[in-house]
Amino acid sequence: MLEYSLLYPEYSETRLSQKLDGMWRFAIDWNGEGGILNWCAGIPGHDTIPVPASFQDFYTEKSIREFTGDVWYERDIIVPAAMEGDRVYLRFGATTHRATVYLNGVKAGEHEGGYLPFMVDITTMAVYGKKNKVVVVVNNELNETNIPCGMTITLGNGRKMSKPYFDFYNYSGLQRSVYLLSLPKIAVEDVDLSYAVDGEHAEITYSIRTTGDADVVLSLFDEDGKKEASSKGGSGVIKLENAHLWQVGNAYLYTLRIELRDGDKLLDVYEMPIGIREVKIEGTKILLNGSPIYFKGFGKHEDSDIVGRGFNIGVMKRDFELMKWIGANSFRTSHYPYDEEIYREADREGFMIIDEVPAVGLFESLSNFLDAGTGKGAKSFFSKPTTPILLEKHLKAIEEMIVRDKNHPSVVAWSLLNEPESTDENSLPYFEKLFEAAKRFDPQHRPRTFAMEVSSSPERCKCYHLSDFIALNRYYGWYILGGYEISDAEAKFVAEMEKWKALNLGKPFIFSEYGADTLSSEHKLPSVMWTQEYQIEVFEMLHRVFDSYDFVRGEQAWAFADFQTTEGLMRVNGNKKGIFTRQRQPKDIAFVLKKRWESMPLDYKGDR
Ligand code: CKX
Repeated sequence: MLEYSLLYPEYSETRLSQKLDGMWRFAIDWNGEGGILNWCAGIPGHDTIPVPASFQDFYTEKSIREFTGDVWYERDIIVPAAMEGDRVYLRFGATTHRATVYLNGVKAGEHEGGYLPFMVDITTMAVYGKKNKVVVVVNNELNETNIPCGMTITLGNGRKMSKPYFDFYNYSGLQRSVYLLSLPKIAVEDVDLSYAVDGEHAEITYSIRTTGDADVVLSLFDEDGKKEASSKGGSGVIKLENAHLWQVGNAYLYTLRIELRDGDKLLDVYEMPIGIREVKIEGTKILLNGSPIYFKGFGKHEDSDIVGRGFNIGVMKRDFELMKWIGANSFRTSHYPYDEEIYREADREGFMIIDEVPAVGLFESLSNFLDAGTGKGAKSFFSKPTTPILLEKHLKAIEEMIVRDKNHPSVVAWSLLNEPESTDENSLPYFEKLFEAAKRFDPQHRPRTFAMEVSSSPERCKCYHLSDFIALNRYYGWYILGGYEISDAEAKFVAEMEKWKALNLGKPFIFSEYGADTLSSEHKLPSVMWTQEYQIEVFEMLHRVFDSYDFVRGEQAWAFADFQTTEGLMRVNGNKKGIFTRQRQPKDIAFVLKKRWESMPLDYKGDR
């Protein structure tokens, strides 16, 4: 069990919450001496930097952008006197990849894992009604004992450099909001909800975890603020006769109000939006509220100009508008859990999310995306002396992701790894533990999967049977037989699909990635690779194959938008497989997808 609550930092009658976003003081620890020089009591220099944001893309010096090691943040806060007597925390939305937090020069807490929140308890350390100094040291080094995997090398000039085993830039820093929070001594700590839907009849099974003894009172309000139901006790069932269901593209959100009481005394209030819906897999169908659904959408990244992976509410809004425009209904949070605001927006807009833990780069190759794309390079990633440490961190990230995201109606499935090496015997016991943990942590037992690259073939993969639905990342027509060889790519793709079909797994398949790098500047008739015309040809070929297999229940194009990667021969200032540019303007393929997706009903292939 986690030692802190991961509930969204809501404000309420009993809870105070103050965002600490804005300009923080900032220093790069070039010589790794900040600890010895006591920077935890105050950092040197006068530089300031926005929070939330990645630190990399603000500066003009390459040595700063590529800096690998410790960066230090500092700001003063007033801890209001009104918070005294409560439990007081600093809550960090994401510190990539690890952080130690100091208050007034004293260590207050630490966390490893760059894409999930954590809280540090400063109740007894804070000076109330006065200025307090917060210092955070963030380290962005990559290794093979934490996810995502990579390595850190040292150049001849003594500078460290990150070598990700994954295809996105190693953005880091305080990339999400920081909050100062106060919670009552007896507070709601966690909420488990699960749903059973039968026509308009719905049952909500709940269980509330608290930090102390209290009477629990629940009230459920509809979107007009009318009380629909209430219940007493820490666990129970709420029944609704005419429930408004949360549907794709037609979200309905109730407000669940949880009160903790001691007789007439109100100890805590926590309110949260909830959506009633049921996700199930039956044979090769994925059912939402009993009806078959087909996934249309994207693998995405949190990635934009200037702020890098820093959460940007404007970019979020634009992305949802573009996804609605193109007729998408879903996305995968490739390759890490995103900012909580994105899930809240998906809840409101009726988008389905496949929520992915940051387990990417678990493949014995520096250029995973390159070797993996052709099926080469698979060795034995899960039989190293360090594998048990990696597993422990991986399980912790799964727990944190599920505890944080389990109550979003938009989250309909968990992805436990992206493109891992799964062809070696040693992968199986590792994967089994992940799948077991995801089931244990999720009261709704949502479908679990992992995204498989091409060497995880029907003949060689040792783990696909663990997935509730099969998620394939396939690049026929790009990494495999691109350009004029596209007809052979199609034949090879069909040959693979026939092998999956022959296995008769009785499970749904989703294409969790497919695409082709395309420069928005390039046009050519007849096409060549990298042009907008060629991207369209690849998608048309792949869609033809998807459409000819009934067990294919979804397609999520790679990628929503162009994104930054490490520089290299295969990348022209980033990965250009975007359907939109990094500035969120459409490439020609966007209009092709719009036509296709708008013509496909939500229950596409549902009668087969
Ligand atoms: N899949 C061969 C993971 C993504 C990459 C994508 C690509 C690969 C392909 C695997 O993170 O960006 O190469 O475009």
